Amino acid sequence: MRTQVAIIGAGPSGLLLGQLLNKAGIDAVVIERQSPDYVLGRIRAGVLEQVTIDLLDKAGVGQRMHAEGLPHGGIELLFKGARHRIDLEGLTGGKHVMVYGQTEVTRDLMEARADAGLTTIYQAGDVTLHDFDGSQPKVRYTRDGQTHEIACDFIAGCDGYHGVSRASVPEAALRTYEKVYPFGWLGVLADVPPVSHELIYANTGRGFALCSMRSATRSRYYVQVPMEEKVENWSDDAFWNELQSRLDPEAAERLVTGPSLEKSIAPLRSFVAEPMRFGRLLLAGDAAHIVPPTGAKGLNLAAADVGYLARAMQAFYGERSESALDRYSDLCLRRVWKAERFSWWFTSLTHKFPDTGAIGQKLQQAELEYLVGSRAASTAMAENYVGLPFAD
Ligand code: FAS
Ligand code: PHB
Repeated sequence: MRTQVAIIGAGPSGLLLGQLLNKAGIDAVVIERQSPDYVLGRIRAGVLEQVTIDLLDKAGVGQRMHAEGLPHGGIELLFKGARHRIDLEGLTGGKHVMVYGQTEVTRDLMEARADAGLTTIYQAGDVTLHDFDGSQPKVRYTRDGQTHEIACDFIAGCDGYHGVSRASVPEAALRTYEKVYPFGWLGVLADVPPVSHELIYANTGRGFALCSMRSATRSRYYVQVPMEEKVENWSDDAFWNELQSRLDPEAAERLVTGPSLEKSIAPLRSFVAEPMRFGRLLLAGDAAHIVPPTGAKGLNLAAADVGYLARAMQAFYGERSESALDRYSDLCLRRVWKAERFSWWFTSLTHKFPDTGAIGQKLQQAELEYLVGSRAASTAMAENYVGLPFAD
């Protein structure tokens, strides 16, 4: 088989890239290790920035998001038993975020790709990348006992943190930066109405909690747990009791509990691999960087990378210009590091750290009090939360 772009991974990065390239008349094949149901079964992000909304519209898959997504103009910070609203819309000249689950984004992209009759190879085994340091890279994979080869002009590594793409780059060519946090997020998805109409980020003596949602009838909740914690140690009742103990009295009273549809623990890390281009192999999304989910940046960074990459490929095939491809990595990394900094800052401000003792929370509470009392500080937070501009 031959194509112009071989995309490794059918998560949001790979599928969004495939759509944007298709809109630009560029041929691409997506190669995915898992089945469609497995990909859809992973419950992850929930908050979209305007940049992501715009790219999904450009890809022609924004209809259901606008119909079912929930625009949010503010979030609440809960500390010392009281909630304080950050007026995202008022502080950023009208910008907001959209609450719309990554599962739905992925479903919309999958359906659009299938409707367009575009090739996605699911359950591809033993994917390997070849000759991307030259001008005729190849991808090989096995399926149904056969080995297949795809010749292409470019390989887009959209296969996440544990993927094969970054692992195929010679170690000497890669600089990596990593910080692993001493805790994880125990998350529950349940068909119960959200405790509040906006997200609540809580800094409490028992640790961080987040009240989010997927719709007016489906909620997504998280509590910070030690990094060695196991999900099997947590019954639904144990989760609801712990969440309730971390909420203010009014929210604790309003909390509606119910059976979990999904329950999992996500580790938290900050990670960046530089650069994001190796000849004809370009990395995008979690394949190149990971943020702690506190800032709701992971999915949004992936979308921005793909927006830059699609534009660079359009310039290559349209004007045979490689200048945008040459700038791809620097352009992405300037935005990535700002999101890494915000996600680290917001995680450091809201989570309980085992080694900072009693003074740790006092210092966090002082910063939170300053934050909610200062228009300048709240504006800085709001600008980062709604997403920094998509640099041209
Ligand atoms: P993904 O990991 O989503 O997709 C990569 C795809 O490549 C997968 O389908 C995988 O099966 C496939 N793949 C892997 N190896 C392959 C191989 N060798 N060959 C072929 N295919 C291969 N972000 C937020 O903003 N908020 C959150 O709350 C949040 N929670 C998260 C929880 C967890 C457990 C994880 C892991 C991430 C979370 N994220 C969150 C971040 C998440 O949303 C990512 O940013 C987003 O999935 C990035 O999308 P992709 O880059 O497409 O990577
Ligand atoms: C979610 O709804 O899953 C979510 C929302 C905001 C975050 C992280 C996760 O910061």
